[in-house]
Amino acid sequence: MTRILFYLEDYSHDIWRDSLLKVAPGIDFRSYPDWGTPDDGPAYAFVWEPEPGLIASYPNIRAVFSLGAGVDHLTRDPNLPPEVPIIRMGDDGLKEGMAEFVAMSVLMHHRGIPSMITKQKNKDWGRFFAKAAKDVRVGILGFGALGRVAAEALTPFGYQVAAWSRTPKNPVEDVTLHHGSDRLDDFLANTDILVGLLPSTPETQGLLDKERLSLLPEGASIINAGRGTLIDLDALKAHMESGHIASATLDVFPEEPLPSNHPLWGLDNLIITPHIAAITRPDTAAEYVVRNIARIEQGDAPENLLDANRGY
Ligand code: NDP
Ligand code: OXD
Repeated sequence: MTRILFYLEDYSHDIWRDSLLKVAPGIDFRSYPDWGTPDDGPAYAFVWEPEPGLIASYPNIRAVFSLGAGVDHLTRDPNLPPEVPIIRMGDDGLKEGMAEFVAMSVLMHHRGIPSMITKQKNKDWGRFFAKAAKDVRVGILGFGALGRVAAEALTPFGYQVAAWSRTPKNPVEDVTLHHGSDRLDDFLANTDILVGLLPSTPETQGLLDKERLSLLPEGASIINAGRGTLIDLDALKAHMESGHIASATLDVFPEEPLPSNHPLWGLDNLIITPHIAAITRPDTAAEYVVRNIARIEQGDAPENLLDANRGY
């Protein structure tokens, strides 16, 4: 019988158990801390932010399914056994959620909504006349599973959509593609609304520093829904206070929750969301996990296997 060892704090485990049992009624679902003993038999872990050392203490774990697309919540564990495969989440619910979040956020920044929220506090009727969408350049950093669905959600509005990735991609209709670190500065200089959908790796950490942020055109906006380590937040704050960056939406932060005394909380024209851009949905994730356990058991590679060298 397939055993799943589930770990998620502050959220009902029953929903996850029910979703998994609906897809595979025979599953032995074990909710943390009732994981049993490591000699109980082979198991798959399905976890979000497990306690450091927990995975290593269950040598019967054959593979770890990350409850999210990001795996930094796992790889920061110094005791994570390197030989255990890690599978990143890639369910359809996550993609739909990110497409909605990016479309909503780009529209809000294009139409000046963050500045209107700020003005409303001061009973200020100041009007904002937005450019036509066809004149707005949206640049997506990261053109993986989520960058692609974000681009697809934006092109119907008529935005000029461009995307940047590490390696070249096949052409995509209505999206201008760039790749490689030597294209980044030019990419930023030609982006009015920047969307961050990059994983956290040594190469992406601090990528948007003071100098890179200054390459964005005057009045640009930033949406970050990848990882908080991408942006130097002090530099972003300075650029927003000077007006160089007009508005931003941040869904992810280097430290989460964002500490209550953090200066960003009080910044005008900044929308803060608590890492909810795309939430893994139990029904679609259950299908994804069961499908990939079957692949592993048949000797096939699972979808979205973490490449430890790349870090995503
Ligand atoms: P993918 O692995 O499918 O895509 C990652 C993309 O980033 C790829 O296009 C990759 O390029 C690109 N990339 C990575 N490193 C670099 C680099 N150094 N330079 C240029 N491009 C780079 O990931 P997903 O699209 O599924 O997810 C992206 C991230 O979104 C996740 O890692 C996670 O951190 C975050 N996330 C946030 C959520 C939220 O709610 N806020 C929810 C889900 C995910 P290439 O294709 O060439 O390798
Ligand atoms: C993430 C997620 O990786 O929520 O951030 O999936």
